Amino acid sequence: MRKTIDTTVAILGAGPSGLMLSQLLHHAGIDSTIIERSSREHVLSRIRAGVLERGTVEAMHEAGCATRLEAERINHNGVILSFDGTRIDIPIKAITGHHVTVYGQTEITRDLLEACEDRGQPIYWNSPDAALGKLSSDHPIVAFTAKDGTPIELHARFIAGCDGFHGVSRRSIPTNEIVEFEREYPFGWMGVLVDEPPIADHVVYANHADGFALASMRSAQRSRYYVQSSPGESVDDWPMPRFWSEFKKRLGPLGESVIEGEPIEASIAPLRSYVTQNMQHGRLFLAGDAAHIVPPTGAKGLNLAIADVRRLARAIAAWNGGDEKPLTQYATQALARVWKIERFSWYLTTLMHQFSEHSSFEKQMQRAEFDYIASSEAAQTMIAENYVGLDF
Ligand code: RFL
Ligand code: PHB
Repeated sequence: MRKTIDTTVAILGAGPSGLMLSQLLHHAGIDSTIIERSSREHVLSRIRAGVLERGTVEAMHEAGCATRLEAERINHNGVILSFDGTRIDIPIKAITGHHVTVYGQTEITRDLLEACEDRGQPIYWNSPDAALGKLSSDHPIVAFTAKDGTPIELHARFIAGCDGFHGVSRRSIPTNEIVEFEREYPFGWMGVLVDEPPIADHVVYANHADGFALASMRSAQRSRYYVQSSPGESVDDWPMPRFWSEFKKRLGPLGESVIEGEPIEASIAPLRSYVTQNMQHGRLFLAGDAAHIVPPTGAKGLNLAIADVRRLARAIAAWNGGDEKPLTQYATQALARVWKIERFSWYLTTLMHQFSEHSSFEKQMQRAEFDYIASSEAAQTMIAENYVGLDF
């Protein structure tokens, strides 16, 4: 028999956006219910982002989930760009007064999830069939089947679509109303996680004639490395001898200190820029990857997702206190920031990758841009202030 449950906010997705929103709402005295398509184990095993802006660290404090983060975080005062083996060290702390934090998205997800579970937050795992309804009314609903087979109808005041790029929330907005902007890049990133110390104290982004490479880390003992891959390639096209030889070559002199480890994880991700203008549709509010995607160059996706849900949590808290205005402004204000982050991620992607369609002219433009950054404090300031995170 169908079970009906009342909740203030129905949250689709138990990724970082959904979990953070639930935790921030809880601190504002507002209840929520989370519905997640996948299993708990799957959600906890995904390896994704690794670099946090200060706003994301602040949000972890607001959520009451920063104890382990504070104990394990690594602060980076700079970032390295390399072009055909020549490097520029951008002193982001000296320029902006702020650093970025290395702490994995996997750990953020675990910390938020454990906090939610400790206080008894309702989370429905393994429920892939959620259907959203009555979005234009004051009482929208989410119908889904719980893991034990019980059909459930959530009666909510708001629905938060935190279900990522492939989720159901954005697809529930009528197609004739959706306004979207998209750019697919003609390459992907092949990434590996290895238990070997990182090659530098900072994250390294390298542009080489044979393609992009990125050296990042998760801890003093664990490194995260990526190389630009071609469209259609899978992990099988990247046996480790090929990976190491390309990776080291593309990094130039920095590649000499790479220690080749056994990968704990290997995966390929496509690169895309995407924005939907419809971050609100009636009582449905989209946040994080459900509303926008940035290519990972610049490490902005998770940070942008957390900025959205911080804004949304505050707006729902204001509504709860009788002030509806912040909710009506959510989409406009979130989008104004989203576009700036889209610009930076696109800029760094365009500067640092090899594009098959580029002529020798565009390659000279990349080199000229790089030489300009090397010699200009203004250009380095632009990169530094975006890298540490624009004001929230
Ligand atoms: P997520 O993490 O995709 O979570 C969405 C959740 O919704 C669930 N879901 C559904 N649940 C219920 N019903 C449905 N119909 C559903 N459909 C889907 C999914 O199972 C999932 O659990 O979105 P969220 O929470 O908005 O978080 C966004 C971030 O995950 C993403 O932006 C970042 O990982 C992007 N990203 C990076 N961001 C950074 O800020 N810094 C980085 O260093 C960084 N590196 C990366 C990245 C993303 C990468 N990949 C794999 C795309 C590196 C890579 C390789
Ligand atoms: C990562 O550590 O996974 C990472 C770092 C920087 C990026 C993207 C990913 O720009």
